Amino acid sequence: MPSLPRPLHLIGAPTDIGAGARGASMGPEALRVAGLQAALEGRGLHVVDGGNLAGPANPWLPPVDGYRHLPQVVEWNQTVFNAVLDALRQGHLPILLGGDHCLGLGSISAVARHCAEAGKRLRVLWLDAHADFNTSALTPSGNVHGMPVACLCGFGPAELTRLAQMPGGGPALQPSQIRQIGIRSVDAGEKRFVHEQGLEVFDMRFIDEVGMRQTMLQALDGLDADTHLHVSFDVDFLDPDIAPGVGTTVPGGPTYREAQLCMEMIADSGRLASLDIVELNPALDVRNRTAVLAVDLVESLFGKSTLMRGPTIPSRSEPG
Ligand code: EXY
Ligand code: MN
Ligand code: MN
Ligand code: MN
Repeated sequence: MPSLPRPLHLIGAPTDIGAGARGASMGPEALRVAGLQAALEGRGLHVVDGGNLAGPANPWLPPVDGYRHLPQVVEWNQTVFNAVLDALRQGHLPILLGGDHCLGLGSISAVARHCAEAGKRLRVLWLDAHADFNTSALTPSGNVHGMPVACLCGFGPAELTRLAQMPGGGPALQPSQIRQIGIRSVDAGEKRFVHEQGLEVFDMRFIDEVGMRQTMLQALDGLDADTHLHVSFDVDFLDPDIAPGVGTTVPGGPTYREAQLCMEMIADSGRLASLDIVELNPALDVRNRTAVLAVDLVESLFGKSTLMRGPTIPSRSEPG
């Protein structure tokens, strides 16, 4: 018997503590104003809005030893970790409304811990213009939103790399669990480190050459009934022509249709079990259009498809 879809649990984290521009702190409200909850309820899903988490204000200081606002980043991420783990333990599907992308650390640390406890395999799709794989030695900015993937893989300050308190004491993630999609801005030292650690990156060049369908088939390959799929959706993944409301725009991102197909194919996998929506910056948006677009894409992520059908072409070739 098919199991009922689990309730979706919205968790607002109104902070721009890890970013280089102010304003992502208004992301959760902008997503609510754009009708996120009603859109998901319109798909027949049960949505619980847990409101916003609280944390330290942004003191807007320069970096210290390669990190900006490290104590405040740690505090916000600990709070996010607790809230996301709580939601997962209730059997809910957490949707983190950022906030900047440093919060992916708390969110994915909670997911990794939960998967370890529940005996689930974890796959993380990182939809982003950036690899977010800097360390304090490599970063050009000190902004921690450029570092969460590295921290999740164990490269960073102990306060952040040990957030998950994994049973074996190791990092929350292995690089082999991550697929990065849409990447088109990586710093020089960061690029070397990405290669060294063997991250699987489907950059824009790859998407241009093989198309979004082939990209997603590869990124989703190998999922099974025991896989928990986490999507970390940095809104700057999208081309800035359609999504201007982010602090770090990079030209040449996925078009509207490419982004829709990406989301539709994730929905078709049937494995989506947690989500971050981050880096939306209403201070830089135009009449909330980036928030409205994000909501539209999230509807696709939860199964809205033009003709309410499954994939046109079977995703795997039949044996024989
Ligand atoms: N790589 C640059 C840095 O580390 O400063 C820019 C990072 C932007 C991160 C955005 C949110 O994905
Ligand atoms: Mn990011
Ligand atoms: Mn980004
Ligand atoms: Mn393209």
